[in-house]
Amino acid sequence: QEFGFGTGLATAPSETELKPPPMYRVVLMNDDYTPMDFVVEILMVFFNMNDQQATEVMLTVHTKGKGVCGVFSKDVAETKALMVNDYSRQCQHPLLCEVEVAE
Ligand code: NFA
Repeated sequence: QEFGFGTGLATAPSETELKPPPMYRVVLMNDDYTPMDFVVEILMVFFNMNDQQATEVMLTVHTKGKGVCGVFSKDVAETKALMVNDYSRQCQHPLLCEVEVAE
């Protein structure tokens, strides 16, 4: 049994081979009521984006229905989504953050 994440050779991974843990996307969902400025604030505060990056992601969510805020380990992704949803509810906005496994 080999330990680590594989040999780097082009072989099919066996059932017992260790795989790196899956990563998780935090996605923001569009809605009709949350102000654009609030979404930009969320992206800057919780996802460390600058004004320009935050505006781009907000507009992607607004026009396409959803958008990726970042990709993290399971714990970090779930904590960030909870914090965004709690803060949005505290501010009485319906903004919703979800977590998706990134294959
Ligand atoms: N669609 C919202 C509006 O028109 C803005 C928004 C963007 C909401 C991104 C949620 C996510 N006020």
